[in-house]
Amino acid sequence: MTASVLPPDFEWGFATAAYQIEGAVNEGGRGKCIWDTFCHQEPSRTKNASGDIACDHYHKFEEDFDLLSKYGAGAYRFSIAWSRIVPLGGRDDPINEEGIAFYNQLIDSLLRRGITPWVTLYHWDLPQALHDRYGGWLNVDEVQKDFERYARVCYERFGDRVKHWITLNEPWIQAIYGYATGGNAPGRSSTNPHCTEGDTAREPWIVGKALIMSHARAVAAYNQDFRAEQKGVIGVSLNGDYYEPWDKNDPKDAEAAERRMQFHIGWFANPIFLAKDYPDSMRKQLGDRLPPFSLEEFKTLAAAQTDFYGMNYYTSQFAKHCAEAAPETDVLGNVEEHQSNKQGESVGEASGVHWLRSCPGMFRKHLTRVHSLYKKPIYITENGCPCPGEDKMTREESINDPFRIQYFKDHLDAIGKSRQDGSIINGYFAWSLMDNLEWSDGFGPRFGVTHTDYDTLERTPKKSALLLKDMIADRQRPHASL
Ligand code: GBH
Repeated sequence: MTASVLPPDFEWGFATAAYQIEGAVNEGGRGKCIWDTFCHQEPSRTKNASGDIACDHYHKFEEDFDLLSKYGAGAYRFSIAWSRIVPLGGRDDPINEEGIAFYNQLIDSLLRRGITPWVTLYHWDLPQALHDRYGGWLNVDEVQKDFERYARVCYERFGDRVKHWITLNEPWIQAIYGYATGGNAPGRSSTNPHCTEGDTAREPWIVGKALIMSHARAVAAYNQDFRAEQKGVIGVSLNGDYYEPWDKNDPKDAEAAERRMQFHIGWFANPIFLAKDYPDSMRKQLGDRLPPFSLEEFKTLAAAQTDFYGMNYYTSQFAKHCAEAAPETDVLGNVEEHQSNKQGESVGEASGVHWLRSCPGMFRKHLTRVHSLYKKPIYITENGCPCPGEDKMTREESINDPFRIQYFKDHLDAIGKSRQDGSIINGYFAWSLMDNLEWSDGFGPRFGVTHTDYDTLERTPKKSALLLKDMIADRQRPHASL
């Protein structure tokens, strides 16, 4: 099928995040981040795991980049730890030259190998000092200034070589898991019995605004002072599943599915990509708990032209409307989420984590919907899965990963089909280069294309790592028979 062929310049590679792989938390002048604190709470909120050592990528990055070369990656997405660059986080706080030197080494090593660096500025690791100083993401006015300064330092120091920037990874997860359910750092919630502080009805929406304005200011700064000379591009990575109605004959479920996606994606994409207010459905349900944008802020949003939509996609679900009005603590848009529909049909094949089923058909619909709504080139900045039972497997078992291979194939196929629908999709990053700290799930779920032995820190390529190149190369060749 010629139409699902990927262009020769289709960007592809693997993704990681600083706290999940680096370790060396007390080295190189690094300041603490909110995950250092969260991982050491008692009783443990992260299955007794922490990023103290993680994959020790801080010391092993050359070995990891050897793997990237071996796998044929053209690009690599990683995140910079804010607290390695500015240990105390703030705009008047000192810059840590050792941290700058560390990321310079990473960037230069990638470039020597012919691998394009894609840099995420924020993957959930807020400097702890900012949380302590003024409440971190809860302080909309302060945090956006500090994030802008941090972003500027990164452009100044790395922007001669880094041409692809992602401001934030999954602001939805930061706001909801950090401040509504309390499952992620800084672990605030008024509904979770493990949490002593928080206000689920209000805090996530304040944090959302802080994240949106921080993104906008970082983009505006790039546009004003760096773009002309550095000629890079800048985007944001949003998560969000695709939803179909639980009962396809019930218009209320169809509305619920759309509303659920607005709460997931429109919350951020409306202001960021359309310089528009939050979705109507959110305003309607949340009222003035959703902090408004001032005229001045709308101007900042409009000035912050964002080049691409980074999409983190793993799975899809069915949405069922709720009969009652939403409680104040609802964050989903007053829907029930299901993995089977009314007929009992499953949304997709089960993976190695309960929340992830393989749904490539809905991925195609998702891509096409997102492209038609926000009209930006899409890069898949994360996609991947653990194989069923992989958390209990030996290394020898885990490196034979047919489920992951099929998942990649099916999702690449969906990309081809959505391109056929007219979507512009220019790249794909598999999550993840290696098994790593899966946040509150600790070292259980293995999303890597490389097996990590957490005792010896030995890396072993899984079959999927070596086959991904062929899967993409095959799609880049028009089929002779057609
Ligand atoms: C991404 O988050 C992250 O960007 C990445 O760092 C992470 O390693 C990767 O995905 C794999 O998870 O157990 O029912 O509470 C994806 C968002 C957040 C989706 C946690 C699943 C758990 C649902 N994920 N969530 S549940």
